[in-house]
Amino acid sequence: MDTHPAHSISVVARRTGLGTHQIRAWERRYGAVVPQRSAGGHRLYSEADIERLRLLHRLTGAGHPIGHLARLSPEGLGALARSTPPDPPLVADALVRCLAGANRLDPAALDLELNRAHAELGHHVLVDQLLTPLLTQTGQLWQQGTLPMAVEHLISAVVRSFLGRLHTSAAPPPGAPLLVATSPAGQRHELGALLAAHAALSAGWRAVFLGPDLPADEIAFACRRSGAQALALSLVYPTGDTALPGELVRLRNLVGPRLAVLAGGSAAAGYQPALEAAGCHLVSDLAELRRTLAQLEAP
Ligand code: B12
Repeated sequence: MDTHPAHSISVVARRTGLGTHQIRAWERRYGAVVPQRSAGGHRLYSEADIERLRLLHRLTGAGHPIGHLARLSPEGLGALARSTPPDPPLVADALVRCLAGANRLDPAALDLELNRAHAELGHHVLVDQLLTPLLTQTGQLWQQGTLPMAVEHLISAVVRSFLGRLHTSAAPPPGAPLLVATSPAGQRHELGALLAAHAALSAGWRAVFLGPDLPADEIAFACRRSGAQALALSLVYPTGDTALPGELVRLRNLVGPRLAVLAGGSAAAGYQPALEAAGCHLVSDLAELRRTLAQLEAP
């Protein structure tokens, strides 16, 4: 985790959902997070400090006393967070607030809700239980004609830039395995691949997200150049693309037999024979993707 002191207390408040008063009080009373100081004496926080404050926020919300939490090491705090399930109403409320912000065409409100939810829920739950339903419900509501296309576009744009920031601030261990996420040529929907990249990040992998609609030779180049152990392909539309089976075989020939190619998305099951022929695995959802990544890591 990045320990470079770079962020003011107001940035930290926005990103953790905590008040500046509370952050200072936890520092003064418990030494929960003691930031460095700028030449002018202002508090400066690192990404590691922000992550710690996020976890402290979530765990105090779940009833753990701050006096106890403040004494835990980063590893101890992380272990406690993993064993403390989030409150389901918390997730449902966050989803309602996100949709309300988007319906008011207020990108700042939606971004604030996503930051808060990240602080309270952690990366894994944020991706699976908030962003996945938010994006899929958005698509469905737009399709039913109950959500204007402008609101759907706003949600996609805010989520994309929020996840971009989260990606650059996530700091998996340097030796962690790496997943490339994209969609093959002709498949222009990108959010499934973006969520797959974040599912990998939240499982402790490094991830490279390449956007959608990439030809096989470009995907293979990226996998080789980045030294990827796995490739996630998102298949959403079209469903019966006659060019895709050949593209998958070409991809397999270019990347060699060892790279794990994991395909998901609403159209993926329809391509099962082509996926099998190219030695790719079908994964049903993000949870199965994480399980598969954990198996790949096992000695
Ligand atoms: C936004 C959108 C677009 C945008 C995409 C923008 C972008 N940069 O991604 C644009 C404008 C490009 C677009 C284009 C088209 N779209 Co469109 N689009 C949508 C919409 C509204 C939302 C899609 C979305 O992002 N959903 C959110 C994501 C998170 O959901 P998802 O992709 O399904 O991913 C989930 C799972 O599938 C899975 N998953 C996905 N990938 C992967 C990968 C792995 C490894 C794993 C484990 C899991 C996984 O995880 C995600 C979370 O559960 C949907 C409506 C809907 N109901 O979905 C239509 C929809 C998908 N589009 C559709 C169509 C028809 C088109 C166009 C043909 C429209 C046109 N006439 O031009 C083109 C086709 C483009 C192409 N060739 O691919 C149809 C598809 C119908 C079908 N399946 O048969 C839909 C369903 C709308 C509809 N009913 O008309 N679209």
